[in-house]
Amino acid sequence: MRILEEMADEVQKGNSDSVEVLVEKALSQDMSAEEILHGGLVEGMNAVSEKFKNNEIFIPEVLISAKAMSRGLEILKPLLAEANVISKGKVVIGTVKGDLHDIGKNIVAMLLQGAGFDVVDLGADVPIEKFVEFVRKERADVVGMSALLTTTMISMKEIIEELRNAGLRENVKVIIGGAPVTESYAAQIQADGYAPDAASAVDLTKRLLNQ
Ligand code: B1M
Repeated sequence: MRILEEMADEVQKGNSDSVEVLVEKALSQDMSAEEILHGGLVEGMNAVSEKFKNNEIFIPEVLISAKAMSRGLEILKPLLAEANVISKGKVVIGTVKGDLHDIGKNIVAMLLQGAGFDVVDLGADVPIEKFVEFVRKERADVVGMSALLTTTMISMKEIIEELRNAGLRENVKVIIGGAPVTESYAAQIQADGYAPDAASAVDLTKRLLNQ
């Protein structure tokens, strides 16, 4: 449908105002919020995600597109909540204790949101207990941890241990990422997966939740 293609295009260009106008216009044409979300906003962010993965665009463009998508999402949110279609699953995400690097984590969170997941972003420098508390409170399907320092990535292991101690580990998938983190580290600490970049984190999340 023409209007959705246009919307996806404007998300890619990062034009928040145009996205807002197109979302309103689509709603006035009786399109459902779900149709607009997936056919327009998510479609646009998926294209951004692919381009980012292929180094065709860079962080500033991703952030601008994510902002445009969020503007559209804000309009749709109440309608989606009503229809109970907003979430493909709930992801609790944060940068681990002692680590203030949040740019990569923010991109991962935005792309996950763009892909239709309900994302609870705990921010940066997140204490171990807070991860555990929010996995329980939010009944998270996935918990995502980011670390950029070799000195902080070790707390990922402790978070997994604490999830196990709290009896929550069986019910939540753990994904990790950040510059010093590797596939073999993920295996070593028994995380469910590692992603080298934000687009791969979305693919990994979908795979772990069988989507
Ligand atoms: Co700092 N810093 N920094 N820093 N910083 C690094 C990480 C460093 C590699 C620079 C260097 O020395 N070459 C080095 C770490 C060395 C190490 O431990 N191996 C370092 C250091 C040492 C420090 C300080 C200790 C410096 C000091 O004070 N002496 C200090 C620590 C502060 C703290 O955290 N307690 C510090 C501070 C800072 C700033 C505050 C100034 C700033 C952060 C601002 C912010 O985030 N709001 C900063 C920055 C910007 C960097 C560099 C330059 C860039 C990081 C970044 O944002 N990259 C960084 C050097 C570098 O990485 N080349 C560096 C862009 C971002 C999109 O990539 O975060 O890797 P990234 O995220 C990617 C993937 O990793 C992946 O997807 C993202 C998108 O593709 N990913 C995930 C990330 N999280 C994921 C989670 C997932 C899946 C994928 O699943 C959940």
